[in-house]
Amino acid sequence: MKTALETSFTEKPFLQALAGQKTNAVPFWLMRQAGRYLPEYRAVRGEAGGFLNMVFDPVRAAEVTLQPLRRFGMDAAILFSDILTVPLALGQDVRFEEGEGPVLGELHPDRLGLEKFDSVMAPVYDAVREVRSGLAREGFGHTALIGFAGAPWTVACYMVEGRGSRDYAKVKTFAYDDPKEFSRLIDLLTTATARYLSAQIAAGAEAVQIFDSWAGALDDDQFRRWVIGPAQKIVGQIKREYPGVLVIGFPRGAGALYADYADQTGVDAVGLDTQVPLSWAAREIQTKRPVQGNLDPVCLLAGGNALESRTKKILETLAGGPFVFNLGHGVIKDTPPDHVAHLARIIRNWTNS
Ligand code: 1CP
Repeated sequence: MKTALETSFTEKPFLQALAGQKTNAVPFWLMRQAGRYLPEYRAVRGEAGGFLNMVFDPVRAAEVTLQPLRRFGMDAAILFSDILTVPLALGQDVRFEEGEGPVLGELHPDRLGLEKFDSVMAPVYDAVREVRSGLAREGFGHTALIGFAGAPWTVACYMVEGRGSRDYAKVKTFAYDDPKEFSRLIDLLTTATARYLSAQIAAGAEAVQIFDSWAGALDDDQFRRWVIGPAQKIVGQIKREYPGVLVIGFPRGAGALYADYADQTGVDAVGLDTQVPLSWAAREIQTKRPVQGNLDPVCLLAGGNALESRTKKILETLAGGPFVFNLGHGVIKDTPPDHVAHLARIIRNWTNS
């Protein structure tokens, strides 16, 4: 008899590709596939009366997680949540203002702690269970569920800056000036992130992705210390508890450091941002592990011939090896849903020769 894990691997092309197997059809999903470009998402958000009310309501979070699958049939769902639930659960004030993005309260490192972490996050784990039952109920038997968290460095960027930033001067200055104190913050985030991802897996997530969206802001020494080091620890902890669960790392903007990230962190697969050259990725990364990516979200926004030709180029270069099609960053909110449907058709019509 097959174990539960073997069953889900052979039935789910996304998991097969992440495990390094070549799949006949190319599995795909899109970062930020649930979101404001979908009218049905905007309706739920309006009813909920705020972003966090959706994230911490398991029924609404599961509903918006499933919405893109009903339209486009992706091979993976990604839990609807946000990377900034972690600072919230550690005790920092986090608000999401309409049209403004996240805004965090002042950081007091000595007031952060894990005491309330699991009780604040309980509805997120309920949402994972709710999505798994929704997938079964709605006949998405071949669709996998991805859990996620922000990487410590990227989450620290928001915690220190208080919001998105152009140059990350405040958080980088903290790291340069007082590496000891900064490493205390990163260590707390590393522990919290490993715990958070493990709990998502326990609730039913079948793979997890670590988003290091601002990895590209660091020089190579700082990158090794604040990006590679914490990722190694998080992956190690997850693998000790759940050896069969696959981890995708997405160190956006890592440039030439992508190779060291892929080799040294222990991640099973690497998410490529838009700027990673395809032939370089095929040669330097995909020969060792599966890759995921990397269509420019603006190319999806533009649609038409550009979308068609670039998508085919990505498939020609990377679909010969273990590969998951994705964007190089998240779906942009003005993207016409028709363009996403067009993209899904191109991928579905593609066959490896
Ligand atoms: O107003 C709205 O409806 C909120 C827009 C929104 C959405 C849809 C935010 C606020 N977060 C999310 C969901 C989200 N965030 C998901 C859900 C699942 C999916 O992909 O479908 C995920 C995986 C994230 C992860 C996330 N949040 C990242 C990492 C990925 C990335 O985009 O680089 C980051 C950096 C955030 C912070 C954040 N949350 C929201 C916004 C607008 C931002 C970015 C702020 C900035 O530009 O700095």
